[in-house]
Amino acid sequence: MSNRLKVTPNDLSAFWMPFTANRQFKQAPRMLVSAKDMHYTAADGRKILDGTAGLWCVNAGHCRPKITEAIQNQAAELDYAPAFQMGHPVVFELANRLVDIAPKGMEHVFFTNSGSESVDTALKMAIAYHRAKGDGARFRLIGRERGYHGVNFGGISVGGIVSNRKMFGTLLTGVDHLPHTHLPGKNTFTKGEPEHGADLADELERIVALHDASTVAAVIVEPVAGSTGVLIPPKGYLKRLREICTKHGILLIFDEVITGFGRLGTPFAADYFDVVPDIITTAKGVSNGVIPMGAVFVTKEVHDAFMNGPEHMIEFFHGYTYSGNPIASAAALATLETYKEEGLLTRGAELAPYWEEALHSLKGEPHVIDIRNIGLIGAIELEPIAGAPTKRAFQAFVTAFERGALIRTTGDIIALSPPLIISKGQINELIDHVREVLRMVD
Ligand code: PXG
Repeated sequence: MSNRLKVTPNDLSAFWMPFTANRQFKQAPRMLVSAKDMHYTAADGRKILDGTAGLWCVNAGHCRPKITEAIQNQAAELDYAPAFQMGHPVVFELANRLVDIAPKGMEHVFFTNSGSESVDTALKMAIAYHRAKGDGARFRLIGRERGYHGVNFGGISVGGIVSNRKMFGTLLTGVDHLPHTHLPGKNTFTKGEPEHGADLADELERIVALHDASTVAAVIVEPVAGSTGVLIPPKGYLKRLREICTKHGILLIFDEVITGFGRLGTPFAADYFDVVPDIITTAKGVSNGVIPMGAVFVTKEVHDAFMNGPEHMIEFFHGYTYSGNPIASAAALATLETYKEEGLLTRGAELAPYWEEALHSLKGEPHVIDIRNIGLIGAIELEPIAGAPTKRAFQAFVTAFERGALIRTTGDIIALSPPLIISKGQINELIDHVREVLRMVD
């Protein structure tokens, strides 16, 4: 295409980069200029194998023709339509197609533009749901230590990553936290779901007893905690959480921003663990990360609680200018078609045993103190350098990039989550990169 935008920035100062060591980055920038399927191309022309699906979002791989074309066509046909009190056909179609693949019981979809917005939407829905049912005393929200639910105030309040919370004041009141489920020593080098720790769900009973069930609106957890470094729920843990929530009339929210759309080898984590929550938050994979979009799934029960007032009244005073934006909706529809045509929502299940073996072959390499995996997610935890936490993993990340592989690090943990189109050969290649990198770093 002749009018393709080509930029070669030589002044990097204006852009304040998110979740980045800005000064360090700008001294030695890592720039990506194009992408195709499993690879990025760096500014110097090197091909980089994508071991992280961008940021856990490009599940169908990069620059897929159907998605690109849908975006181009939609942009030329209907660029924007007001999201409030107006509609356009694409978003209604998309909602139906999403409900088709959602776990049984999820019957309605509310659109947002990101995972953070999906989370705050879900938290507001939960509190408003109880109030709509005449139970306005249920306002408390329960998250979990080490949880990541995006960066908006609701999300960081229920979240449990200290560095994401400590700078930002009082946050939401009426929030409590479950303990995280990481039990090093007991579950080290577990393949798949760990044996120990289901009883940690019983901590919910203690928290509920402390505040009284009549004040608790919802519990929110990531079925598999991603950002904190991949913590896989112990066997039976999520079922137990579901039971306790049901017993006390508390809504259970699964934050599936990472696990949604095939990451575990099932369409959603709710399918994988056979646990149906009341609300599911998603983003990322819903539009293959190509155009910002989030989607919050709710049960009929949650939705219908809002539908009792006068019909001319707005039922839920919430929404975004870009909720269900036509171009994002078209991108998401094409994404779902691509997933369907290539069986990507379940492909992870076929690859998972191979992935697991490849990943665990890193046991015994330098610095490795734990390896965890589920579906097409993997984590390699490194021994931190004494007095300099995160440094070793960051060095691994930079070295991998220089060698031609994109990996993600959080703390001293390497997290891997490749596009779901990855081949066995590319799994070997990715793991070999990591092996070499582990042998190279201090
Ligand atoms: N919930 C969960 C479970 C997430 O993983 C969000 C909410 C927020 O989504 P947005 O679209 O607002 O960023 C996320 C995002 C990483 C990484 O490398 C993870 C996320 C984002 C960026 C990096 O672990 N998860």
